[in-house]
Amino acid sequence: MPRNSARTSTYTGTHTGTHAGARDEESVHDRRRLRQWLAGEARADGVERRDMLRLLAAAGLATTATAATAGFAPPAPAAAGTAGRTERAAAPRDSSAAAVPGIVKPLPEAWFTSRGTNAETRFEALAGTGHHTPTDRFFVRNHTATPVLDANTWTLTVWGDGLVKGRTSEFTLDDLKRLPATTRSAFVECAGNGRSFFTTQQGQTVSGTAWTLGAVGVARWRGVRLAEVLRRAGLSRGAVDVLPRGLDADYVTADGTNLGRVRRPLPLSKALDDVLLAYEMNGEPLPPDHGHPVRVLVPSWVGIASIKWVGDIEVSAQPLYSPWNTDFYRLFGTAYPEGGSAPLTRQTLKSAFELPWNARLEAAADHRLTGRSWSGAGAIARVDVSTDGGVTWQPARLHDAPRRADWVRWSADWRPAAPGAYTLLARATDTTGRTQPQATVHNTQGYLFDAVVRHPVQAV
Ligand SMILES: Nc1nc2c(c(=O)[nH]1)N[C@H]1C(S)=C(S)[C@@H](COP(=O)(O)O)O[C@H]1N2
Ligand SMILES: [Mo]
Repeated sequence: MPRNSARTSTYTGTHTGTHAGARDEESVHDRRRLRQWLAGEARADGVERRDMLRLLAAAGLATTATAATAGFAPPAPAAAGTAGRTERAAAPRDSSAAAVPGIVKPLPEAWFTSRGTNAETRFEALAGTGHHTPTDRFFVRNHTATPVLDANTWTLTVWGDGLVKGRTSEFTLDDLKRLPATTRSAFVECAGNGRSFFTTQQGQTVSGTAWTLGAVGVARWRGVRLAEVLRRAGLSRGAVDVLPRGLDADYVTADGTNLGRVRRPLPLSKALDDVLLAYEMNGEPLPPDHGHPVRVLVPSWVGIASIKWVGDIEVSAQPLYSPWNTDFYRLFGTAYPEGGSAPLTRQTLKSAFELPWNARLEAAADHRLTGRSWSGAGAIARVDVSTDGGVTWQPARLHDAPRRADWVRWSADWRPAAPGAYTLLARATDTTGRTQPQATVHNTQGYLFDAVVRHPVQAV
């Protein structure tokens, strides 16, 4: 496939012309944010000034030394809800479990691969499970460690100059549960899911956790719409950005820089659309590792938007920056503007087989290959499977009604004619017409891998 067609399938944001509406919206929003920062009207807490200048240059916004050197002091510490934090998670006791410091739930080797402070779901562990990822097999992505919070003393503080008269509201968990509840199915997927294939399939260097395809899970989430909570907190006409922040520890980078609590601004338009404050996952209270007692759930968007252990939400009349929409979660690289793309929003398109890497399958026997496909842009329209490295393709049968922000299970039958090595491929197409390309355009942090993954198996 020509490089160009792969390129148009990635989320570049700041380029114009070829992108879906929502992405352009964030790109426009981002340019407005940047212009306002330049004019001294936007806040960038914990973001270096040189990073802001780089973003401005990337967006093609003129930077005069005087305007850009004005400098803005970070505001006084927020009235963050600190109640309820207790101790760090203990190490897993079970010796058959992957050792991941900071994760509370058991991580049996059969279900998880440990990656630093994170645990990746093995896709083969989903074979025969239902539509939703069982909570005990759901991947965990922690910047630091799971805080074990007490739901009885937890409160959510909603504050900021985007609220009527700058008024601050506090909600207990019971307060949230008294508001109208919404239940929906949605995936949470790390922006870096599939990152290792930039290296193993494309020979490229990228930074970050070397996930295969298991940094994704689908759950049934129940909670209250963020819009409902913001309305009760008293949104003012001037509100533009919403910044949820986690109660986990400050994130300190490898080089020792303290970036503060995990937090990432959302444009108000998304916050009012389909975002939930979720307190249940698959019919149970959220477990500690997934945000107990309450997490933000931002359907279709990169996982970092879905802040766990939310303690406060700033509603701002000024555009906001955090390291998680400046240095991180933009696309950097030779195919992108010098300061990176617009902040990432929607997830991309992927497929995975529910098989181990190098699975051994009996030759000259009938097999039903199963897997899942998902897209952040729309529902899955079709999936094609190849068992000969991409020479021939057959349509897979879809076993779920296609829905936005969700995956479909699929299957395809295969009888390996003879023993030997085979490469399985699954290629999804979503309702916006996007199909997984053969290669993903490189970005230095390895986000949004969407190319067809070549899955090796052995017929024996
Ligand atoms: N407070 C907080 N929220 C967070 C994170 C975190 O480290 N701290 N990690 C984010 C990232 S990068 C991802 S991919 C998802 C992972 O959600 P999960 O651990 O429930 O699978 O949570 C997001 N929310
Ligand atoms: Mo992530």
